[in-house]
Amino acid sequence: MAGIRKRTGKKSFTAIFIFCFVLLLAGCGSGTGGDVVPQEEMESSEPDEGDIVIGISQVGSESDWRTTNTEAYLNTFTEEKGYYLIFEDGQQKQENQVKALRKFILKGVDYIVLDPIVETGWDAVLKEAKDANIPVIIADRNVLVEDESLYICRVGSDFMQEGRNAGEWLAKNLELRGRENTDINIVTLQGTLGSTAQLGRTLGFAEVMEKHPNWNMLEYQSGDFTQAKAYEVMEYFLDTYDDIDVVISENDNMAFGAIEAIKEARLRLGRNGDIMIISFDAVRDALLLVQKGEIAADFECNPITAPLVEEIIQKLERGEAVEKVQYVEETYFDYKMDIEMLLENRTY
Ligand code: GYE
Repeated sequence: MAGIRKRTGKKSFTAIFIFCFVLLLAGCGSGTGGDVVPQEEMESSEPDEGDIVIGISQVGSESDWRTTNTEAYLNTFTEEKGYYLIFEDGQQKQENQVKALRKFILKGVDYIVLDPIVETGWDAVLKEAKDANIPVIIADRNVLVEDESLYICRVGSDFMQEGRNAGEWLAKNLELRGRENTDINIVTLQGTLGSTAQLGRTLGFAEVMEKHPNWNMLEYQSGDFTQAKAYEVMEYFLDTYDDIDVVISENDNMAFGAIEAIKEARLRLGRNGDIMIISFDAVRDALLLVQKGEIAADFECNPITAPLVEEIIQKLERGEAVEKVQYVEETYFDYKMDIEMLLENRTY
């Protein structure tokens, strides 16, 4: 299937790759900037005969969730298992992701895995991939394209359901505390606007909010899924509104930024404090904050999509059909649970 079949220096490719990944984990590539993988060096190696060549276009390295998601890809598509992986970090820019896809097409990879930053704007490049007969698997967030045959399938979270679950949890919690009929002022730190994770979580929560006329959404603002931006937005929220009851943070790293700003404003966190935070992702550091009561509830978003992507690729290799949409299983955590015990059995 692929146009690149011969190889010489795979070891050097691996070394460079590990080096780049260390850079990635160190956060050197976050936000803006050039490629994490130095192109000239990466291009100097080739796959082994028979390797399955996979091009992965990742969003960036904006959050703990993303780091775990990337790590899982690297641990899954290994040389030992017969994969040759070309990993491209989009540095939070759709244009970089489109460029990466075009590069994969040019190289004639066997499969493209796309974790798309936003939903729209993919029709043209996915058509190019289809014309080149390269199957595209959409992972994590979704794409919105006119012709759904432009990609093979999508594997990721049901973000709308995550948003609904958060809303239902809040309703129950307010009821438990006898606050079901009092005014509840809410602000939302939204993720990257136009991403499925943002759209789903916002809309799912809004659906539940409609059933509660006493919930006032004071304002939505994007913190772009990053701690730094969320800190600034939270500072602004605190300057603007003096009676915030609940912060909905559409990912954990933004919750970290919000907590920083709330503590600096000398407000108390937690169900009996001034402000209650509800978050999404349930990464390890956030669960420790659930344990401390600083995050009231955290709705899990499973970052380990790589094994499912591998399963799909293996099925396609065998010529089997795959389901168009596959959701990963998810749960939630709150301050009432024994987080320490739950963390023992958790890998991320
Ligand atoms: O919630 C956030 C990340 O798309 C599910 O993106 C992912 C989201 C995740 O930056 O932390």
